[in-house]
Amino acid sequence: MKTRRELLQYAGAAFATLPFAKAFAQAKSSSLTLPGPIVVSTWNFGMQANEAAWKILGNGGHALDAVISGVAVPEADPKNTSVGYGGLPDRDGHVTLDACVMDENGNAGSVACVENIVHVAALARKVMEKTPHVMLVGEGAQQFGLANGFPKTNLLTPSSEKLWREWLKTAQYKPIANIENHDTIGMLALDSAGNLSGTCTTSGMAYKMHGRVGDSPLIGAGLYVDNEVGAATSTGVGEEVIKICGSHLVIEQMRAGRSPEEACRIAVERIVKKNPVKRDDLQVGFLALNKHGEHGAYCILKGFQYAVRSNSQNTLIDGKSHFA
Ligand code: SD4
Repeated sequence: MKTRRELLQYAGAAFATLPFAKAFAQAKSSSLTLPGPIVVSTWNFGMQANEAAWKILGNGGHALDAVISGVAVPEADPKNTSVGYGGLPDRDGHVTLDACVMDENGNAGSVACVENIVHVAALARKVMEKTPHVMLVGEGAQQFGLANGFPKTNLLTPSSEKLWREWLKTAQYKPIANIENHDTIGMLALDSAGNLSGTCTTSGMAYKMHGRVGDSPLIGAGLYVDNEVGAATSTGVGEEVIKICGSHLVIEQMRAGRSPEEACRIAVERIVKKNPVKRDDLQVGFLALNKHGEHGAYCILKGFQYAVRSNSQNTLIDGKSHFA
């Protein structure tokens, strides 16, 4: 019988020399504890969403089921004006939603510019599981959702409509990342089987041009999951994230050995290099979780927080920022 210390040394050696998948298989067969389960998500409303995800994850459930169930909370919350039902509309008064998912096998699904469907992360999962495609947009995505039993819902709540009508009085068309009104939810989970999944769901920039799609539904921009390495997601001005393939960049930095926070910092700095002057309207935050269950974040402007839930943590963490 090995002592605990011997087992830990053995695990350390295994991780140092083997690809992760093999190391996990060996750790499993030697009955070592795996790093999961853990779930992380963007912004302070991630706390509530994590709680819903934890009901699945904490009971040995699948990471993908957990993240879809977690983000369903802000998607259905009329008070959350940047995700799902109650999201602020585009400049023409349409609430259009974007979402994507990725699982541990590298499968991906995505929907963009969808109207009248609340749970677009679940819809993106349906695209992944039931179609030969990765992405459906607009009318086609809505039709697919309705045909698959998603209820038709008017997403524009009276209070969001009121805010839009107020905005119409000045109607500045410039998209602004409203860093005080929490944005987009990205959620990443590692389950007790050692598998990663993630999702990202949003109503996008308030008062955007009709048809505008941000980073959130784009695989590699708003989300990326690689089961050998980790998972990453983003929030903020989607245009800047798209231009650097943000979440994929974070994954590749982790693959090269960087910690989640370091990897997020490198992605943020790539954006800052193109936009060196501090601007109140340019916020981007990245959040990452690696295969060991380590997490970290980095953002351009102060104020980005993320929520963590595991067996030992249930907390909100301030992401480090480029500008103080
Ligand atoms: C977008 N990244 O549509 C999303 C929304 C967001 O701060 O996070 N805004 O660009």
